[in-house]
Amino acid sequence: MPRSQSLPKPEDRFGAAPGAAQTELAAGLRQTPARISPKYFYNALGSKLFEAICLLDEYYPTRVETAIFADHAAAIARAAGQGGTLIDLGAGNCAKAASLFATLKPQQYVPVDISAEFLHGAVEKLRAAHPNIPMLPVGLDFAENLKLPPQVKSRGRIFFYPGSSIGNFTPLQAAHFLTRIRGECGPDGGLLIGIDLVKDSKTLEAAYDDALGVTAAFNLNILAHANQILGSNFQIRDWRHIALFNADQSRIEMHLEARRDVTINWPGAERRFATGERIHTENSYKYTKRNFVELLDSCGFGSVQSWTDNAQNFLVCHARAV
Ligand code: AVJ
Repeated sequence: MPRSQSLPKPEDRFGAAPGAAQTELAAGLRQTPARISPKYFYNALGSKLFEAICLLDEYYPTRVETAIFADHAAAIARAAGQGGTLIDLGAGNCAKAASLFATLKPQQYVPVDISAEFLHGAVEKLRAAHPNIPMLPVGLDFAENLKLPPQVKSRGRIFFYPGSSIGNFTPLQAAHFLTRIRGECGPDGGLLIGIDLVKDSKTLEAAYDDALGVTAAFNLNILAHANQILGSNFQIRDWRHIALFNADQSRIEMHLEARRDVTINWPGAERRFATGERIHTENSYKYTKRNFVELLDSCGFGSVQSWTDNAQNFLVCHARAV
């Protein structure tokens, strides 16, 4: 999912199956506690806010991951191999993968994103800059389905999943997803993935509750997006951004908390929220190097190599399909 860190995604992705988003949002709002899936962060404004988050001092993952890729480019190229097929999961604007072209020298680049239209625009620009790399954009919700078209070469596949996007899955969902990637690896295939590491809760909570309030705006904007999709009447000012590290579950949780008693209406239903009641909007799981390597192992990957920053804030792993 977002990549989500993924990179920003346009709102047209929600037009694909009319009614599906309304049904999902309404079902989540009827639950106790209520929930809204983090995929609804990424309307046009939400995508811009996420880009802004990535520039914040407090939000270290993007900056640290970029530095790890730059500092360890040669070793990453040795581990992943050059001249393979680079499959970019949640490619968005393709910028992260493009910055690895010089390192990995892919024989084929396959950006995968839920929004095919957005992808085609990004790939047009990239083709002009890299005329020698064949590019095959694929519009696919890869969290649901990983079946790649037959034009994707089966040899030397490198699945690229940066940004700690895997953190939006529960560990069990992550295991299922990694196992499916393993199944698509083919001969000599592997995975190049970025993971946010467990650290002190102060650093983690600051990364998700920054001083400027950008993450608060990003979280609150999900209500505006819900209003657009569902025709609900959330008043943004009635809600407060909450980010907390749940150490037992090893995850950052984001919630929206009602500042007063409110009743939310949308066509066909309503939901009351008492003061202090919360809507759960995101989990972002944090791993230790050891438990992530174990997870890879249990999903059919081996020969894991990993790189981190000096402060061990973030981890980049390469693993081979075994
Ligand atoms: C895109 C899921 C990797 O969990 O850090 C950033 C999303 N949410 N700030 C993350 C996010 C709040 C991000 N991922």
